[in-house]
Amino acid sequence: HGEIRQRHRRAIDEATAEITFGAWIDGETRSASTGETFRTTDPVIDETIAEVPRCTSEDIETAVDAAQSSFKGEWSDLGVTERSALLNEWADELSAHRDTLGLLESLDTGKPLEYAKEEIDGAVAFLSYYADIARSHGGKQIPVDGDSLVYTQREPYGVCGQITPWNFPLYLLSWKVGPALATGNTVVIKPAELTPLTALYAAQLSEGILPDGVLNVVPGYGEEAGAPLTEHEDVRKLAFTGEDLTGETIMKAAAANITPVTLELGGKSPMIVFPDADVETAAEAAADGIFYNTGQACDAASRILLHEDIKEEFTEAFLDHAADYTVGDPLEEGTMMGPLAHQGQYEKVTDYIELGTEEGATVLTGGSAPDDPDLEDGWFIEPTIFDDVSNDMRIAQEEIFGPVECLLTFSDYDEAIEMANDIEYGLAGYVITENASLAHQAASDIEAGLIAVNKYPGDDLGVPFGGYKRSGIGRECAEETLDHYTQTKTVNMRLDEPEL
Ligand code: TXE
Repeated sequence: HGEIRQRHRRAIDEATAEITFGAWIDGETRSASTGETFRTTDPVIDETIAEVPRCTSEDIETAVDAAQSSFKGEWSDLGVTERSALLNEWADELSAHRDTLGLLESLDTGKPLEYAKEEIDGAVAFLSYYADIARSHGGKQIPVDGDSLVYTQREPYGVCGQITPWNFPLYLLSWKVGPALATGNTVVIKPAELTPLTALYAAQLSEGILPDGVLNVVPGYGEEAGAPLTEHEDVRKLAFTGEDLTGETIMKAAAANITPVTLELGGKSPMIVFPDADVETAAEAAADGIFYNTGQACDAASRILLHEDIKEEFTEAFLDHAADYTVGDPLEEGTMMGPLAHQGQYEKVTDYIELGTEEGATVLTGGSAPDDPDLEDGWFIEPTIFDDVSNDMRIAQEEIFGPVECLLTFSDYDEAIEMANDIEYGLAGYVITENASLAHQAASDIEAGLIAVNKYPGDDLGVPFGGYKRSGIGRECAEETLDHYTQTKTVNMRLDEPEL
């Protein structure tokens, strides 16, 4: 018990010793204009990691001005080759500081250290990917009747406002900052108030690489710093990842300035396990699909639809995987699941567990904090599986965002698809079967932006990620993302007869 606390205090000292966590505006570290700060805490021991500037609209104003000046000046004057090289150089710098970034991420979110480091690698890979592909992203020539030459060119919007959540802080930052900068925009980003540290440190690591004002990171609360960013008339493009209701608010703010938005919102993604499925494949994908990152993933497979013939065998294998999903100190090797990222999320998840029981579902395993005195100061919750869930229950319809699985049963294909689609979200769908034709049929029938067959997850470099229905607008991670960060200019030119 005391040992974990000591280990975390040492790690906090080690990770933060050399860093002043300021806002990063116009190429320098700054305090909030009000001088106020807020705390970010370690969810394992519930102690402060660092104090961070509590920025407000005044700081957003300064950051947007800086981003606007660099867009109109130095950044746009650079050619695509140089921009791409600088972005790659910044990515290399992040990679060189992988250990510190990984440790900060693990402390701030509660995710296992090894996974946090892998996410830093992922963020680096995404930045490089965009730096590379943006070099060949352009317009096209369009055939028309008559003597005209018509072509399009893709131009950056200008200042992009970006708002990120706390579940994959630096990784999701790279999904947004990468395509924005690679295509010649400049950025003001507001990281989640719960986990701002890696964004702030990553921005400092751009010093001497990215020209001043190209990348600005302004920490603060949603309403105080996020809202003014979304309402700013000089912000020409918005991108957001978070809750669907916040997405609605942001879309409304964007509407006032006719600003284009991409939104990556929540999900309640189904995993359909057909009767011919390989049970081990299914159980492993299901466990990763709901316990990875303590279930705090927008593409979590949070409803498992089981064919009645495979239900018993699957449930047994899945319970084994749940039991093997080691819950513990994220800094300890071998830990697969840390605590929930903060107290509010812990309360949300435990409320849903209570609700599930009230609604008549049965807890097969978990349902409470682990019985381990070493973990009692953190926001830990055991892997939890509900059986006897029907699709109209709130636990089956709403995003819990925790390690809580719902098992549902079907008896024929149409019933499975109907249940899969009877939901307001449409981020991902998972299909487990050995029958390729059935997999393709189900992939085509499920209403979701991403289908993964016999695996979890389905995201990767270059693979479009985004939702149908209330799960969002637009696609990240892929080539088409560059279209979201550029606007089309058409050039239509009369060609005269040569008079020579
Ligand atoms: O989300 P918010 P929260 C879901 C998940 C979770 C729930 C609540 O179910 O339990 O959302 O999480 C900023 N204008 N997801 O409260 O509020 C905020 O400061 C501008 C799914 O953290 O959406 C933060 O930076 N910005 C999701 C960001 O929005 C505002 C990941 C996300 O916070 C704002 C996270 C406003 N008015 C949560 N209000 C996913 N898709 O993966 C808040 N923010």
